[in-house]
Amino acid sequence: MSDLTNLDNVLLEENESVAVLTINRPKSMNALNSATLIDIGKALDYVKDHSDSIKVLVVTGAGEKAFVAGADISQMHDMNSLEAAELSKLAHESYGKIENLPQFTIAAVNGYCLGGGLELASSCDMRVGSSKAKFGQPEVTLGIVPGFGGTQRLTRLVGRGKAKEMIATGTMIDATEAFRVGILEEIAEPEDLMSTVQKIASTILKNGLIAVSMAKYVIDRAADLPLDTAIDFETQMWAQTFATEDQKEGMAAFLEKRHAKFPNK
Ligand code: DAK
Repeated sequence: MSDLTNLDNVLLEENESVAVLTINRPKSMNALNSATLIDIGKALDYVKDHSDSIKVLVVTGAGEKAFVAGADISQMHDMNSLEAAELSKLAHESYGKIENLPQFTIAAVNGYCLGGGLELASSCDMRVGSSKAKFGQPEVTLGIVPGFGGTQRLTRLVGRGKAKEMIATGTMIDATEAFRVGILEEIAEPEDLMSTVQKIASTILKNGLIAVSMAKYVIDRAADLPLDTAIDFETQMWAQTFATEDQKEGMAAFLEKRHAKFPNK
């Protein structure tokens, strides 16, 4: 069973079905070193193992300046290819864990969201950004390519042209532009960021959460399949929801003109 002891680089707080995972290295702009990636992985194992009580996960960065300013350059500087591959493996494991969580995940992007940070945010189900946040994949300015999934996840969010522009120039875009191109689903003033995210979480929590989880699963698993295969997949999922108590309750509540109280069964 996962546990949360000895996590030095992240915080995990739970409040009424919402867990907030905070990358906690504010002096280094929450840059991701190996230890932090390991801690993120452990925290995500805990979240997965506690899906009875944790229904939505929010990922954010400590302090006021950064969400995550990328992988830790001081650690990467002297790495050889084998060590780079090991770091990459750690990151892929953690980012894959986020994507595969049954819970809905929201990145609350509170500041610089660069390189591995943008790749982390892109692994979440949606992103809400502070109006002061800045986004970029500056890897080529360091002589490397995005290596935590950026060439793929960013491309799926913004399309090939914009992804190639951001990756090849390595320049940053602001929150308005990130919203325009599809990186952000919402923008909030910095002081309203967490309450905006909380409001989205509260709206999700009122719904049938098995259905939310299944919808997330089918969107992610079927998005790259041929349309007819993807629709078949959706049909299977749709049919399965009729085996849940939530479907009976949701439809009964509608017919009885009351709010549904989903048992999440
Ligand atoms: N790594 C380490 N330290 C960092 C850092 C980073 N990514 N970003 C910031 N810091 C540290 C700074 O060094 C500074 O430390 P002190 O000098 O105070 O000790 C402190 O955080 C505050 O930063 P600044 O003084 O620079 O603050 P400013 O407000 O002036 O600028 C900034 C903020 C975020 C614009 C700037 O710090 C910056 O440009 N940071 C670097 C951004 C960046 O290039 N990130 C890396 C992207 S590349 C891999 C796969 C993928 C990757 C790696 C490996 N493998 C396959 C193995 C991913 C790579 C990336 O993420």
